[in-house]
Amino acid sequence: EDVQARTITEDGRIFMEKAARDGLETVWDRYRAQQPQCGFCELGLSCRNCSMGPCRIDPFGEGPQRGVCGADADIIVARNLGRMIAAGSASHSDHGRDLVEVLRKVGEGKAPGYGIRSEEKLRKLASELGVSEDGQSVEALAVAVAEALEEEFGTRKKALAFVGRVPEKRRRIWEKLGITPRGIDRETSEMMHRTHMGVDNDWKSLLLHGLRNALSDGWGGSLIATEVSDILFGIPQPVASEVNLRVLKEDQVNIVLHGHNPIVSEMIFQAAQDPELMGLAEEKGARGINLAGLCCTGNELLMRRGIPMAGNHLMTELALSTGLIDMMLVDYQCIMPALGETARCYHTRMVSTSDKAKYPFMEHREFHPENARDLARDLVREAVENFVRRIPAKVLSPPGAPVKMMAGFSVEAIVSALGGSAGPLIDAIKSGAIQGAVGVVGCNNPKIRHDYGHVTLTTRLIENDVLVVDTGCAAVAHAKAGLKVPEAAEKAGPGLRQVCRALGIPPVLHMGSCVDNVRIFDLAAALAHALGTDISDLPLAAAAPEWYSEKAVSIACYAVASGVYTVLGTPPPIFGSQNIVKLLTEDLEGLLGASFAVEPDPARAADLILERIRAKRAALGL
Ligand code: BF8
Ligand code: SF4
Repeated sequence: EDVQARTITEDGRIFMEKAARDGLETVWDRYRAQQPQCGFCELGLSCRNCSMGPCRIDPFGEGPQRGVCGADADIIVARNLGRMIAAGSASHSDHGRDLVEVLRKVGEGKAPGYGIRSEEKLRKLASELGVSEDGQSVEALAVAVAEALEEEFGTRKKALAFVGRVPEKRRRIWEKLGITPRGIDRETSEMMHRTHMGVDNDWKSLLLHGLRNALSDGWGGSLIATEVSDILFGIPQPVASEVNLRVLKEDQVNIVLHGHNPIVSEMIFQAAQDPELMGLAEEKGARGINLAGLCCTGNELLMRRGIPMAGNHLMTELALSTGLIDMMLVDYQCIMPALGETARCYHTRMVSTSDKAKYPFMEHREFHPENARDLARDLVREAVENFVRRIPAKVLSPPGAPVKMMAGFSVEAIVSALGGSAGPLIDAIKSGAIQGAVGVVGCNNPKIRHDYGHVTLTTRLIENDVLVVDTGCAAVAHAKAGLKVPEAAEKAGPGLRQVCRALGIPPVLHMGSCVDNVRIFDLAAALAHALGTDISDLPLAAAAPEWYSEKAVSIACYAVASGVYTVLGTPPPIFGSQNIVKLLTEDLEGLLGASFAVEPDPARAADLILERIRAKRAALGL
């Protein structure tokens, strides 16, 4: 298969060929080996929830129409989708919980090296959670806020505290449908319960709970992950950086950070500044210690520290094939289990760091708040020592230079770029200079030409004066395509171009990692508040052109439940039930003011979104 057909990126093509020369198997090879993939599973029509099965429903109506228990296509598709949401929500939320644990330990003085970077945000959360600040030291307040956040995960809730950020009209909709999220873990646990054989066998009721489960992620677990990261590591501010495999340096010690949680990577960042370790690197003949990111741990470091990005999800194996990575540290999520074995072809040390995520052919060095600072220093030292073990015959330095980019657009940073309030943004939307705003988010997936979905859709949107905000692997795709520099305003339509020039910002704003999608919804809620309306009334949309992950399913569901029309590129496994397809793509509109669309062609996805934005503007009288 032609490498051109697999990716639009130059570094991707070069290193796909290098990987093949080195005899490596990549995600694309394994994808091809899986063809044809199971048609029942693609349609969502297979079930293995119990041991009377596994069962399959014949989509052509000739074979069995019920599983052994009697479940039909609607029930099976709804249960499967529900479990995808539960897994995605659990992943984001458990990541959030790990940060709460560090916050508590910081307050207790048991997390050397960590601290409170944003007291302002700590106090904001305290007030939202009803934690009194009277006479409390910052440390005591951190413990009290951590305790209150722990309670959000529990069961005795009418509604999550952060539901208070949502416009009144939206809260009413949730109440009416019975989907106001209660405890974060409760909703996931209840989803697992409902989808056990013989519990919830009404597909509509299953899907409604799926929305509640997703909302417990968006306005719960993910939100906590983002806000507590800001407290511990600082609120992102605009920062310049670079992207693609060329950020790996032949003459420096390269340490790559991959995964999602900033707890480990922030300590590595500190250790890499240590003069003694920098001296050691020089002794070994290196010109410095170079950190680079992959996936969302990379995005977290990029947003707050300007650390460059080596690539997104489908580039993780190819990054290893440079032969330039002296150590790769992983935490959890989206780390292909193939990576450890791939790295054995090179000198790269692969290190797993989380007590809940181990991988074949990786060394396990477990980080806890108590030992993180010391362990980070040990690992950076070991990476430096590994520099001399590079195998020259296997090294290929990526030719050319990295692409420049800007990141760090937290809501706080956007508001400050606008001069202190969302007013100028609202004015620009009202005047039509900016037609609307769209979150283009999510993953890469070998089913779609790498980065093609993101870049095609986003280019089309900005040409039509639509501001794009992004997160996750989509953001990295846009950065590689050069869309995240102020000069990219040239590629925007005349209205958006003018706004970007006036503010010195790119037309595509990097808002962070995938848990940071909550920043997008915070901004949407703020705009709705300012206009005295609901999120669903605004000229907004979301898209995940190349999604693969269960987390993305949860995100898409909380987006729609929050009132944002969402277009998916990769088809979700729902097409085995026409009832469910109709509910999700049509009927939800009447219930939630937003629905899903599935459109694999990104150019057509852009048309759907532009049409939506025009309709919303017309309804607002704009
Ligand atoms: O949380 S975009 S491939 S790295 S799941 Fe994974 Fe998807 Fe990338 Fe980040 Ni998000
Ligand atoms: Fe089959 Fe029903 Fe068991 Fe699923 S729950 S495997 S459909 S018997």
